[in-house]
Amino acid sequence: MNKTDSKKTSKKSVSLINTFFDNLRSKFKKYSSNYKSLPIGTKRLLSLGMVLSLVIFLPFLILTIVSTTTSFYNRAATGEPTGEPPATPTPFPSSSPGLTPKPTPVGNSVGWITGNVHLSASNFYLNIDGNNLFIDNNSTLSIHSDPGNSVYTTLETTWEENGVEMRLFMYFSRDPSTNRWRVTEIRTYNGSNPGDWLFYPGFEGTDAGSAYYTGNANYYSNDGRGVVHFENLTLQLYFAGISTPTPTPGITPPPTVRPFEILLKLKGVDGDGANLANATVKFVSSALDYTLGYITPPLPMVYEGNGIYRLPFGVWSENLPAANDYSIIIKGEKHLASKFCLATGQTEHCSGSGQISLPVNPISKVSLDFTKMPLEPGDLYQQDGVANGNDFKKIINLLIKPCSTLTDQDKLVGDLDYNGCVNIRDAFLMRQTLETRYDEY
Ligand SMILES: [Ca+2]
Ligand SMILES: [Ca+2]
Repeated sequence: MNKTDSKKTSKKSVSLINTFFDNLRSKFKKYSSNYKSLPIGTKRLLSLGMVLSLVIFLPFLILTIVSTTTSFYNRAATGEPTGEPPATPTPFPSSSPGLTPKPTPVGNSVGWITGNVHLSASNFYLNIDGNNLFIDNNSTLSIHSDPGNSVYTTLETTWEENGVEMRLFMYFSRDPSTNRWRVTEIRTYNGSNPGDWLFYPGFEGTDAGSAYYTGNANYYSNDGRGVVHFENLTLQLYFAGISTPTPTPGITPPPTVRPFEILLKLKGVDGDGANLANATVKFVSSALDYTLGYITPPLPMVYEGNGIYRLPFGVWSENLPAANDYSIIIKGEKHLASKFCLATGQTEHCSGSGQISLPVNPISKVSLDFTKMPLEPGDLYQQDGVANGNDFKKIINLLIKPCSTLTDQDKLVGDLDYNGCVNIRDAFLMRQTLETRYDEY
């Protein structure tokens, strides 16, 4: 196209635009002159009508938008289906005969600890329609209790199994005249996608605050499709406003779990981005083999607010004897291990034996506050116990990828501040840690 042609084209476009606006102007004039020619009464009525319709319908419109959003969040908070389809619906094995059923698990121990309920078992699984199901991916596990009141509480465990949401809920009631509690009902999801409930009868428990212990227990659903299986099941219940009894001196307490609650912060993470990120906890004491200690499986941390994460868990009391010289080492999924010698308030790294006490009474909750020394990111997946140039390279390799194309594994590797992207801030956090280098294991 030469200069003359382009001039012609632009002149043509200008004249087209002018014609369009001329048409618009003349139409507007026509309508406004029609409006002006109306009697004053009609004009007033029209204006009043417009104002009234705005006043009446605007709040309705706002209310509709707000209530839709609120109900979505409420449903999301209670775990009810939000109407959003799962991102990748996966068929469940029972309807896919091609998949191999899982073997019956052995030693799939669980410690589900909330403010109201401590449940532990040396083995746990669900069997529904002949398929064994159990929690084989701790990163999807969520444990929660309805704090309820002096006569009611719940234990609500949710996890993902073969890409399908699974739930096991237990409902508890306490008889105020005897202080004894019972399980009024157990429910599980049935493994379909979306899940539907199976119902199981409850059973008698014991005094609130005392440990209920049973060897192997099978609970069968009312329709016979499901079995909940526990081995060495221990349950302790704490109801709102009910004080717990102290154990009788000289009497060995029954097998139980020591309940723990650790508060943590992650360097570079201010919000809830790291919710359900994993950390392992290592206990070291003269009461254990000093070099080996006791290490938990990866445990999910729960966001509390103000950049603080809570790690609730239980450990069989026989694995952690009472002593006053424990030190505790926390290692996050992309962090260097940090050693803590004080139960609360530690601000700097420590060495030597610790001063953390685990009490003789194994059912007293051990609360530890490690928030004054945030965990440092740097030993990235797959971890080798050192933060070095190899970890830095992993981030550099991911810097070129736009957020939207990052896989879950990419984020596990390189998203140090848990904001969903791998960018210069993650590289900066990594650079800071490189001065520390080694795990404190
Ligand atoms: Ca490393
Ligand atoms: Ca990031």
